[in-house]
Amino acid sequence: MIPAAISPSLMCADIFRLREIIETMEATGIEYLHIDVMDGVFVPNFCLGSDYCRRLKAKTSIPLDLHLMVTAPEKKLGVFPFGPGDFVSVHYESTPAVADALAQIRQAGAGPLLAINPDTPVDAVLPFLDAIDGVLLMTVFPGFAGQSMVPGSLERITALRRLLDENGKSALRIEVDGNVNYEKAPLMRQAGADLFVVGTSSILGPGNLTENIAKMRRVLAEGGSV
Ligand code: S6P
Ligand code: MG
Repeated sequence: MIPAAISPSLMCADIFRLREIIETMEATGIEYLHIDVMDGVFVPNFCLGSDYCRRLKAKTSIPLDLHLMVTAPEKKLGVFPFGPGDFVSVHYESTPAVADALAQIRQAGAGPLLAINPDTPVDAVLPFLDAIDGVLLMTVFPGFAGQSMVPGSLERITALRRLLDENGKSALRIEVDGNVNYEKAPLMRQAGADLFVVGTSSILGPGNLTENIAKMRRVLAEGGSV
């Protein structure tokens, strides 16, 4: 089983407290920083951009986990700062040239992830298994934080993990994104997820950030041991 890792969604972090939040994430050993990039076309919202990523990369050594919710990502990857140790996700639904986008990410030394929306069949990833380090399985429709998990998402994680195992790809990660709260995270872990995007539903919701991170790690460990 791939060890569980946490990737906090920075669109959910208070920009006026960002320095303190990043310092706490460093002190608590957060594995990745999830950055939602939205272009107002692929999803009906705008969000963080390439300059934000660049400034963040200059300030912290926590690897980035870029989630590109943009049309034709293969034409836009060049403006983003990423390299070895980082993950970059592009959406299956965002372009007919998704293989090109994944190859560019690999070429830059980063880990390519293929993101799929809740209504995309999990077997859509099959042709890309040799080109990716994992799948970002959306458990909400992309565009906004604070949504409820789409019903059937746990079953989709189970089906995707089975599909990866059956194809000799057990080492590929499954990242889950959307409404990953303290109750659902251990169930997602049991279903086969190993990278958890956490936002307003959990660690960046109410309460103390250090304690919230500890609580998330605890529930994930319990989920993994069942
Ligand atoms: C949504 C985006 C996500 C959210 C995250 C928020 O389109 O891709 O990364 O930021 O899901 O977390 P929560 O706990 O508010 O659902
Ligand atoms: Mg995201």
